Amino acid sequence: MSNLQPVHDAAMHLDGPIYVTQPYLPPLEEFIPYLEKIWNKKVLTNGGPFHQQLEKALSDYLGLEHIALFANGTLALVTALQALRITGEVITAPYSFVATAHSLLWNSIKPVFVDIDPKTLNLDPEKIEAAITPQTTAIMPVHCYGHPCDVEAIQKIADNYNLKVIYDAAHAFGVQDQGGSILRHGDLSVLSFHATKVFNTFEGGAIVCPDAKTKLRIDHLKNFGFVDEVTVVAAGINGKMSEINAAFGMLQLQHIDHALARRREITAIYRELLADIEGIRCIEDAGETVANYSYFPILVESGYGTNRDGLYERLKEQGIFSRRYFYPLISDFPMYRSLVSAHRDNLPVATETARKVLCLPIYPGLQHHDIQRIVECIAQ
Ligand code: T4K
Repeated sequence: MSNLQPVHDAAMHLDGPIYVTQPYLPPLEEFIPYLEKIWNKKVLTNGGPFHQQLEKALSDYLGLEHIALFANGTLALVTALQALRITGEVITAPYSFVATAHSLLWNSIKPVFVDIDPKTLNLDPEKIEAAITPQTTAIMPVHCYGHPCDVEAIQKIADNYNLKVIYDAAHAFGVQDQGGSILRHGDLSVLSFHATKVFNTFEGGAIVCPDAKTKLRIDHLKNFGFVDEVTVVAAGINGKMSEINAAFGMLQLQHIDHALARRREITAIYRELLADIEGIRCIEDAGETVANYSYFPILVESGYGTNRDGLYERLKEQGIFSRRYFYPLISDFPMYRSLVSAHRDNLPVATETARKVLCLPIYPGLQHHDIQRIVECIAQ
């Protein structure tokens, strides 16, 4: 079993609250020189030096060529759809964070929810074709919890029906399959660097682009559509990442391997300690060669002493704040319900998973005694 490092946060008490996640923060003094550079230059935003450095550094780290930074993942999703001029209907997963579908509504696109695969919890390629109509223009799958979608099957369908593929890869920073980063798949992939994500810039996001031309269009779209001082080519938005976020990203990159290694250790401990608890099922990887351990979802099955909500409440009473990612399904929120009334019965796997899932706390600073406390509470 792994030997976890002692926690640095002196305020953390053994029995204090444990949240589903805690952002990774490098030592504060390491950030001061970055701030000094910003203060000296007085360039705060609009594609300044840290913005440029981080785009390059992330491309190198992830093994990709063209990355456009954003103020957050949601604006990146909205802009990705605009960049590819997506309209009509888009097939997507109901089992995700609500921002996935919101990005469609923001573009006046109709989301068409298709069920997920029980093993990967990602869009089930076998169910996609039946949902395609003459209005369908794209597929927006989610690499849920950082586990890769069946990218080959999805691409095959997209090719057959002439559809674009935009991956919501908000959870998938650093994940690789045999060919390299999974972010290279599809027409575009969108990342989130929110505080709760594996790699965070406080708020932030990015679009992974296949070529320089697409990145240029996206760079225009995230800057009001400006091409030069006097030319606006589209009704673009302000989606730019600020220098302070980009500078923080540069510092975070120096710590990311350590942070990912801690997540891997914690995942291994959880899997070992939970293995013998009847009715608790850990979600396995989905074929990735490098995982990022961004979440630790379990399914509370009927063989367990209580249901998922019972366990959620029990943990909460003991100061452990797990989360029901992703419950309710997006398709059950009021602005989507009317869209799926005819299809509700077509989402059995997503519906059942949303009823059983619980994401346990996982973050680099989670200590061995914290994990024991969580597992003991589950084993009660
Ligand atoms: N697509 C997918 C598949 C996504 O999962 C997301 C975001 C997006 C798109 C959109 O990307 P962004 O626009 O956000 O870049 C959180 C996050 O706000 C959201 O980014 C994330 N997915 C979603 C899965 O989770 P909440 O409402 O659960 O967050 P909150 O504030 O309850 O935070 C959870 C716990 O984390 C807290 O109990 C304590 C801890 N925490 C949180 C924050 C913000 C901290 O310790 N410090 C913090 O600063 O949505």
